[in-house]
Amino acid sequence: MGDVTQQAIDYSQRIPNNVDLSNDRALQRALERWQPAFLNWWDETGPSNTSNLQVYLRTAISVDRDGWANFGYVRMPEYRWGIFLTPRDENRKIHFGDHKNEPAWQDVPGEHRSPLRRIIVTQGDTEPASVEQQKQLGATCPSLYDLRNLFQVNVEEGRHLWAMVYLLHRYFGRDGREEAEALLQRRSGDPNNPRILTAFNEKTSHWLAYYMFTFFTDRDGKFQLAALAESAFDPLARTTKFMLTEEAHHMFIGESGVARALQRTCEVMSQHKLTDPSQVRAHGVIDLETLQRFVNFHYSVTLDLFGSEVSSNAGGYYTGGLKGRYTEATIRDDHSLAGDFYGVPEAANGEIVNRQVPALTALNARLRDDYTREIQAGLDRWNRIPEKLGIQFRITVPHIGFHRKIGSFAGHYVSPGGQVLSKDDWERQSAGWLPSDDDHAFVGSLMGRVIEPGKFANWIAPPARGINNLPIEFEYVRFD
Ligand code: BYC
Repeated sequence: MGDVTQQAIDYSQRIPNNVDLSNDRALQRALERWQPAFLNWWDETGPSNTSNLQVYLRTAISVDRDGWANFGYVRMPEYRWGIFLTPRDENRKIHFGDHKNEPAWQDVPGEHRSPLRRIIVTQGDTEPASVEQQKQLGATCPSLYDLRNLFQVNVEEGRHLWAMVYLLHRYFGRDGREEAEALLQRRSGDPNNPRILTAFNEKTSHWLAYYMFTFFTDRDGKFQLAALAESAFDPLARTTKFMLTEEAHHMFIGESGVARALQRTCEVMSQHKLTDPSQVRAHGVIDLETLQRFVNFHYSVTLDLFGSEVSSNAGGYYTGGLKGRYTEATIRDDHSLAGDFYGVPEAANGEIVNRQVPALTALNARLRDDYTREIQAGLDRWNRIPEKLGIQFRITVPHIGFHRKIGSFAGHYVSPGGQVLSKDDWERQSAGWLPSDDDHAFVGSLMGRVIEPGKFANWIAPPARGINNLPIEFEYVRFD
């Protein structure tokens, strides 16, 4: 690491920041005009009926690896959303693509302006979308602990929006300011003005969907942000690096949330010696078959977020230096990929075949493969729960081609086991593979609002420990 320029976060400003905002009056004024629009958006589409709640939240006070979190009660509209970048390394060099070994860019080169803006807008659009998707969940929280974690995620997604809006305002002039406004105007699920990526227009109507979303979809966030953290455009790399530190907690919420539901179900099954899903349901817990259908849905919908397996866009981003591979710096090759090939599965003539394509065009597939490996590791951890309780069932990931709307599998009918089916066969069987309306209604029926400190809804086990070393029965949200 070379010289590092570090700015402390200045909380005396209207917009807390460590980018020396007060020395750029025009930018500061533009962002101060965007701020009330953001607060209006939060008021309208953020978590419902929560403006008076006091929530035990962490707020970033420094971008240091160890010292960034400060915990305390906050009313959410007063949360200090701001602009935080990891410190600048003055000697940072571009380490992949055509510009390899040149100094990282502190500004946007003209020829990359349009694709970079597009990437930043797409990333930025997901952040408010997820808050909109989760708006109603507070009303059915399984505990105060879970309620607090939901709100923590919501305020941080709001801050991630700020992170992208800062880049748009600071580096993209009038176009950037217009894009920043549009980010507050699109709405998840709105047929007239939807969010950009498909998964962000799906409903998150109950807590099981929410935990699946934070396990599967927030993890797409991790991999996309990690790829952007390699970018030659240094401000993007620095801001996404800091976002990644927050993303870890979101994925923890998802992984532990599903694990706790699984734990509770397996305890009930083991205690009453049950295997039949309807009997399991009769005990007010989510049967394993239903959990599996939700895994199938959220995994497949999230795979679509990686874009087409074979994508010239992705190749262009890489050679241009805009977006790298996951952990680019640790990969031992020439970081140009010219002449390399990568195997991509696809459906052809009724079967799945592996096609070797130029590696430069397969970067979306490669990132998705990195993602899938991490998902499998998470499922292996989940599967220790039934194993420990002597239950045969194991959660599995469906085949990569299952239920896809984007990329080479779109338009094909692939079973979770990886069989290419006819449309008729798919229609006959797919109801058993994806959550039905009845599954949603059943899961929804379990959702009651539990707000007594230390108490948990029947369908979910308590967590192993509380937040910030506090006990599980701590009053994580105050209603007075
Ligand atoms: N839905 O070459 P293609 C997160 C479009 S999550 C709709 O296949 P490309 C978070 C594409 O725009 C991470 N449209 O794909 C998680 C293009 O359109 P045009 C979000 C889609 O460009 C939880 C066309 O199809 N970050 O942070 O290589 C909570 C062909 O494009 C979709 C990012 O995504 C889709 N799923 O890659 C909160 C990173 N997929 O040009 C937050 C930034 C593709 O024909 N985004 N299309 O009009 C990117 O890097 C790229 O835009 C993508 C697509 C990876 C998404």
